[in-house]
Amino acid sequence: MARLVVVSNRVPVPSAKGGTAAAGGLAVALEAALKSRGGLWFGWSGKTSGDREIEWLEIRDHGNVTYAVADLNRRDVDEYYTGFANRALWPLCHYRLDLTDFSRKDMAGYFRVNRSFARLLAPLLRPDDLIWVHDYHLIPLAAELRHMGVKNRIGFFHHIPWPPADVLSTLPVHDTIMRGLAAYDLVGFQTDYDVENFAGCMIREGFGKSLGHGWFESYGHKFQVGNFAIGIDTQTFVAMAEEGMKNSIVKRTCDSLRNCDLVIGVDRLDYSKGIGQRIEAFSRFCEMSPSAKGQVTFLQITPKSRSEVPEYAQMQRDIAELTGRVNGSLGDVDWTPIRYVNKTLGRGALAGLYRIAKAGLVTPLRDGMNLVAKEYVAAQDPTDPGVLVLSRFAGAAREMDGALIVNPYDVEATANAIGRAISMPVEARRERYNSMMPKLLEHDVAAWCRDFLDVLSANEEFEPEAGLR
Ligand code: GDG
Repeated sequence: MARLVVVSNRVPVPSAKGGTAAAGGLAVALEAALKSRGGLWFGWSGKTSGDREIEWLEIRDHGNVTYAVADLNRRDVDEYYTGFANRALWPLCHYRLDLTDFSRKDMAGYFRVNRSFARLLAPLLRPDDLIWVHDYHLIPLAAELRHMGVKNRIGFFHHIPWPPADVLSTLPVHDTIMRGLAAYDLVGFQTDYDVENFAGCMIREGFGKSLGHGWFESYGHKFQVGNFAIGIDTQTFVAMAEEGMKNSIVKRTCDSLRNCDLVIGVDRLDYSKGIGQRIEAFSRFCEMSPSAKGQVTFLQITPKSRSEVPEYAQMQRDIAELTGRVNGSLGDVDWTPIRYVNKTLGRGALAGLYRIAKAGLVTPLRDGMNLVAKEYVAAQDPTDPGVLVLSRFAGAAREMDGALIVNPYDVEATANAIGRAISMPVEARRERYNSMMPKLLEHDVAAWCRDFLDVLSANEEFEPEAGLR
């Protein structure tokens, strides 16, 4: 079996003592895939080191996996990461043209860092390595590696939404971005909608043509495109949620609720997650249902994220202010409608909190998949499960048919869905849970890894009849 090389913006390097750094489901799954084949994980260390150019790698072996990471200098972080990746590509892919900043300087930094990464990675590669690149930070990497003569199979997975042609084409270098994707052998997206959007960009903007069955030809290269919905480590999460009931944070939460129903939201502090609209919807729900007063509490767990990006710092202030306003106007001496926690909790506590919540609110304005939706359902007690309220604009809505699907821009309808969720009879809740759980177990993160790598490693030449999904 070919060695696997994973490339991602951040790399969870295990500590020198041997402890794993891979806490999330995705990192754990990639680590497992690397271990099963032997592998190399390459990317940014997450550290910023003065003004030094990227020219050296820290390499650490851990079992049969090698971790190779580079520090970035301040300018690289500002331009490549904070600038182009997080202030141009991220908002653009989430349809937020109003927040997209097309700085020429940042664009140059993005391509420069990708070139430097390719220069550092190329000498570490063996001829039959299978290379799997992750996410929007690294779109140009394959094209840079090809320039350096790398002939290996290279796949790319785009974790966030892919926008329609009208949105993408506002980006001054969108042609270079599309050309960058065409240099891969396999490009994976979360949903069929993203694949449709990508095909639309390719064909309408004249960058290439569809050959059918998921094959495209662009800039003289034939490559495959498919949807590979990411999953979670479902079994582990189920066990963690059962165990989580003993967690001290979960116990404290239960005690403090004093028979109030709990509604939960968990998101990085990001404008794509629709946290403001969700708080408005919960507030509207409380206004519409006098019986909710003192009987329902909404817990929003929101670790800070990307605070160095001005739009995120602003959002942090806006959400804090909104929460304060709602609590001030609706709350009482013995009831706080919204509990807003601005820090990261352990995964065990998170799993237990999902389990005690009667409703999970996952209402992003746009999201590639949204793993919280899957975690919430997996964490439920099968005999008395809570209800997932899910935005139609999350990739997860393409699969999770047992959720109450809402339009998060419609505050009134979301408020109604919250009411429906917490008053739903147990039989209906079980039915919804049972319609989602088998899929979550079957299409878990290990299956996602396997499916992608099977197609990438098939080493197929273009065959008109041999299609993808
Ligand atoms: C991108 C795409 C796609 C959150 N708070 C805490 C915590 N979390 C964990 C959740 C979940 C993860 O973070 C967030 O994953 P999401 O999928 O919801 O969102 P993104 O970070 O935006 O991820 C997304 C994903 O990539 C994978 O392809 O689904 O669409 O945007 O696992 O549980 N974890 C802990 N404490 C917290 O307070 N421990």
